[in-house]
Amino acid sequence: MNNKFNSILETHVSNYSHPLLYKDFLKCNLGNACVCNIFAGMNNPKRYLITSALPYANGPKHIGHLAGAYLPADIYVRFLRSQKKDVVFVCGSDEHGAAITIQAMKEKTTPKAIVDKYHALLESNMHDLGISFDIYHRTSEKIHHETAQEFFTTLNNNGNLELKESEQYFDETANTFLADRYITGTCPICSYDNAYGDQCEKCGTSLSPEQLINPKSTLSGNPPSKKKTTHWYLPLDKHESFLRQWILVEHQSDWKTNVLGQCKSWIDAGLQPRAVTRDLEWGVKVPVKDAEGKVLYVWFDAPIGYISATKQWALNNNKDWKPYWEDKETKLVHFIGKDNIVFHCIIFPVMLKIHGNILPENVPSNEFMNLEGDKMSTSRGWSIEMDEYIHDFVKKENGGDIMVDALRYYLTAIAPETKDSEFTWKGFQDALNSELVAVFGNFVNRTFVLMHKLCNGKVPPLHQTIIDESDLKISNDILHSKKTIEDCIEHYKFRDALFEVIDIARKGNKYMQEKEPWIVAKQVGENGLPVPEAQQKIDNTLHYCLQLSANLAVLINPFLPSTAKKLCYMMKVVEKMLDWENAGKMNLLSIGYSLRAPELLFRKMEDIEVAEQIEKLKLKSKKIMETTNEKSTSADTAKDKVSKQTIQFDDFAKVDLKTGTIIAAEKVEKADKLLKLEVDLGAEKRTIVSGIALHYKPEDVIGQKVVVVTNLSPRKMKGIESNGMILMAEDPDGKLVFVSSDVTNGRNVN
Ligand code: B3M
Ligand code: ZN
Repeated sequence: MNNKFNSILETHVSNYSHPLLYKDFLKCNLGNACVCNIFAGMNNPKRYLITSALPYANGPKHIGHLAGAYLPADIYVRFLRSQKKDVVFVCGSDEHGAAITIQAMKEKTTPKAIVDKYHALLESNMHDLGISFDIYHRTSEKIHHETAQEFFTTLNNNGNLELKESEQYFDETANTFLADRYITGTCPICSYDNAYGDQCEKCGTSLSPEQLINPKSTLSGNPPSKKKTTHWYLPLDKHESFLRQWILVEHQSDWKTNVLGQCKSWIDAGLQPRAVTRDLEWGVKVPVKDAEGKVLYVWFDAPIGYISATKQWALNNNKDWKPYWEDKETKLVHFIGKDNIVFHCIIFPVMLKIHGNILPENVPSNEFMNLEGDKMSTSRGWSIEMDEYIHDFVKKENGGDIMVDALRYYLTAIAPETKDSEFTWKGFQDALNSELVAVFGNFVNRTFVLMHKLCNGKVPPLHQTIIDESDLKISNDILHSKKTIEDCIEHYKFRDALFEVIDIARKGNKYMQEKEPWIVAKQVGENGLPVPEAQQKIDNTLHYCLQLSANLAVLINPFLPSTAKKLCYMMKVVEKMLDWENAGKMNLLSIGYSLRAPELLFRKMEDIEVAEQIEKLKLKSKKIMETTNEKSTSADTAKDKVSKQTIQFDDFAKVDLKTGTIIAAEKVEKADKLLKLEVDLGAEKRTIVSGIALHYKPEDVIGQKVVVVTNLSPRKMKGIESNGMILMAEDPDGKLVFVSSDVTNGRNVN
């Protein structure tokens, strides 16, 4: 413990009469009310175990998954590694559950063939995108089955599970019980009519089969019957007070609010015992006599996959896995997407606690990433699969790693850390062209070009006597940025951390622009070379710019590892220079050292590429929707063909529709989707708030003719009273258009 720490500790204890000892400060219950929060950054665990959610090996995964659970974990891990921390990063394929067997049915093959095919695909995709797992394991491995069975047996033998008989849905035709994805029906929360028995993919709600409205079997399509069966249950209700204390008190100030919010609503709703076994063939067999035909519930065995992966990693590397799961000085962090929160924050921690393992320190979960105005979904074809991106941008080009880093950059810049975010190809192009190329790439390139032109391709000396304020400032700025970036990463704020790196490159550009070495170089003597004073100024400027470039390599390394590597190559330094402790140092490159010519760090994305990708997305989605009967909200699909329930004429007659003209429009503050409209209805003018801001700018709608529902009761939106509703139609691309003669008949009027 250092002195600074001791002195803070003393102040802390005397000022706040803290009742706990040092080790417990980090677990202090007073939360925001206590200054011990300042200790958060000082938490110095002995080792780290970082996990990313195990993707189901039932198909390719899209870049929304990458942005949610894999890329942020990879950035975190690379940051820890650069600090020489003891860190293990585990992941693997989730190869059990109905997700796999149903896919096998669809592809008319065996579950084993499915997991073999997609495990290989996922492993290679993750590798190609620079996700640096220490092990990418799989839950079909023997070591996993044994580990999961041991876990179950321990819990069962210690009386931590309950055996109960209940009635469950059964398909008479297929002669099988219908668990989880084997049953679909209408979601009781959002009315989506293809919700699964365990979860609605539309609204993300976790469900039980009994909650589905109009349930039907995925196998036969028939409504199910009910049949008695026996299963083991994890009595979550018995652990409520532990969960309340551990999550809502101890972690109230360091877990993300989206995570705490979900946990709180689960706990407040009252926790129920949860079945941890299923009547299925595919999975980890229940290790109990006479339990034939029963396997562990996939959500029971999958998180144990983190443990079996750690075991396998330890075997491969001649290490001991136990401290990673049993020693309290291990910091365990689960990176996941928001649909997995309940499993990682409630169910698995209860399992870990009663089994005697450590608990996660944090579960940084991301929200969802949408795509071009709609939910990303592989089954609806509205997605960019990792594999597709790799095919189109990485494998096709020479030096495709440039495009790996480009994707990592954009996905981090728009990471859905606190709310859902949106990937657009145009946004990608802008981020790439105007930030990576124009700011970062440009700074490094100018520095290297000028160093070759004005300093003989060598690191120029630093002339102490002429160091000025802006030189000192740029050095200070780097040191300051380093601290900010550290703080952001430690708090899982990867977007802010990345912005800070770009910002320091921006400052470098500004510094160079102010110094104008190319102008200074025009002060030449008789020999045609810059006069000595001019050369000294040039030397200092380029010396600093080069040291800044070296710092940029260190700082960008966790985010864009290939870029960092390329910078090392250009600077002819070993990759050890990328150690985090080197950030902030202004002597990373030795004076007189000759450097290589600049390499291309990034490339621009052309308009044509944006257009091609959007076209491709639309085509893919259309094709998939034509071959399935699912409905889409994104393209010209089933949605338009489905009509609402018949109503009586009298009901319709109650609706008062009038034509009008929009005469004024403005954006509603803090509401991306809303426009405040003034509509002229002849006899009167009305204020109407309409959700069309994503489709139209205010100036585009003024003068438009519209049909208005005029007798809706007034509604307040963002503090503005809306007196009516304007009617629009949806065109084949999902864009809202004003109803004109161009619109074909029969489209839903929204
Ligand atoms: N396979 C669900 C998913 O892919 C599940 C995660 C398991 S993490 C232990 O969303
Ligand atoms: Zn729903």
